[in-house]
Amino acid sequence: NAPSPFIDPDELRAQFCTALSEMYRSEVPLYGDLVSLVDEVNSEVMDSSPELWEVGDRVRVERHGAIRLGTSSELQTVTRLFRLMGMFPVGYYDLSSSGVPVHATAFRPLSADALSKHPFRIFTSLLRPDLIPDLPLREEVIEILDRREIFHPAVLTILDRAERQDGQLSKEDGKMLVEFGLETFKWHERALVTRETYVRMKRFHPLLADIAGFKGPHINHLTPRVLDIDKVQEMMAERGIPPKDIIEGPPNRSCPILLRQTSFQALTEPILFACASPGETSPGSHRARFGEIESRGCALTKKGHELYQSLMRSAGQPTVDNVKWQSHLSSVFTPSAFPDTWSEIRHSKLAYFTYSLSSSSSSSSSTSASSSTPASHSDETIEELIHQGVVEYTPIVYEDFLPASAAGIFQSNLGNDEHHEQSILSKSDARKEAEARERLERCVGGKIWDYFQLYDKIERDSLEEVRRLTGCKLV
Ligand code: OOG
Ligand code: NI
Repeated sequence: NAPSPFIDPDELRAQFCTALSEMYRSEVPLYGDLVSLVDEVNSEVMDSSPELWEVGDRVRVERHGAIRLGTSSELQTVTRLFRLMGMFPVGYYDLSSSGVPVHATAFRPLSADALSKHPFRIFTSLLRPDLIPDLPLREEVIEILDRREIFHPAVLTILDRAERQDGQLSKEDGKMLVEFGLETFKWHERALVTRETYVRMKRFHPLLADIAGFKGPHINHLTPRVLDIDKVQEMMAERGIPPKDIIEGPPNRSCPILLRQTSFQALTEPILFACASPGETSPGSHRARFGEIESRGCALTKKGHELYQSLMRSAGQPTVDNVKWQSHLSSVFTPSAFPDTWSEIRHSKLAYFTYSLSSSSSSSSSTSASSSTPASHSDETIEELIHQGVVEYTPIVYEDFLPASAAGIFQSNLGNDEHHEQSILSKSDARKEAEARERLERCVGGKIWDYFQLYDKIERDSLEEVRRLTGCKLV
């Protein structure tokens, strides 16, 4: 029974997330301030409401990050890198409809077990050069991106080696992968392009300058999970961390749903442009990196998502005053419009849940005669066992993103005050969109996981387990 010489992907993901967080904290001190504030508020909430369903060990380490890639080949390699860390592409996010020239997926763990160990995720966007209408600019961007190499050679060597070993990675290689993998996501003060090129790219869209203007896909934000986002939004300003105007997503509720997010505005950072004569630089500035926080509620079924979206549509466009916007949202998301008890939410099939033997019934089972053996409940349905308190249910946390919120986050951090050539973006037709999705799918190995199916599987597996333990009927 010798200890495994290989590193566990869940462990590697945890190490990578910690290293990335440390790097970003040193690069963007305001992110460190935000994390301290979040830790304070989370500790208070956990102390005062230990019964909160969404509180668990994972909350302390929970993060998501975001990167923006330039080419298919970059995305292919990133897919291989994240796979070794137990992160797989889930969900397709088309941002072109919101005037942002990228599409995206999120790399994250798939199973309930891996998620509970460390739920790190990376929202990964890929530039769509086909949406740049200015053909000479498009060609130039493609050429610039094809010339850059965003990975340290050691990363490529380790990826090859691991794949020859069926994805197994020695502890030594794991350590190097974290160290050299980080290089890809660090900040480069020196731009890859001249001021003139940068300005032309930015005129089409600031995101283009951020993606193609630099040596690599610097991590642009890292987001801790907070248990009281309304409180942190208020406290940010007091702590000198200027917040974005409004909190994206649904309002505060007794039964939180999906995802609520807010951020601090992107920093204006000094950079150095390349010049015509090699070695010379010229000073400038760039806005891209920011900090974000989020609070996660339960995962909704398709039916629940549709209801959420229709209520958001009827709420209309956000005002700039967050307090007013939140109270307006609450007046739209009334308990009769969207139920606000877990029991009603479950009965209306709006969200996903896991089922288990309740702690009282499983602790008594070893001693009492009425222990839950497969035969003991074979005449009963699961609903009856829930009613008797033998079985309990817990909402499943939403692990994914919301396209409309993502678009809001992109825009609020790219200088939405400026005019961009967005008209072309809305002209793309359905066939073009389907082709774009297929292109992205091919880059990530042929399959993008459907998050509804993943939640559904977690729910069904838990039901099967309850049936195995009690013998109850599932209908
Ligand atoms: C990604 C924006 C999406 C979120 O939390 O919705 C995102 C980006 O700005 O690159 O991270
Ligand atoms: Ni984000």
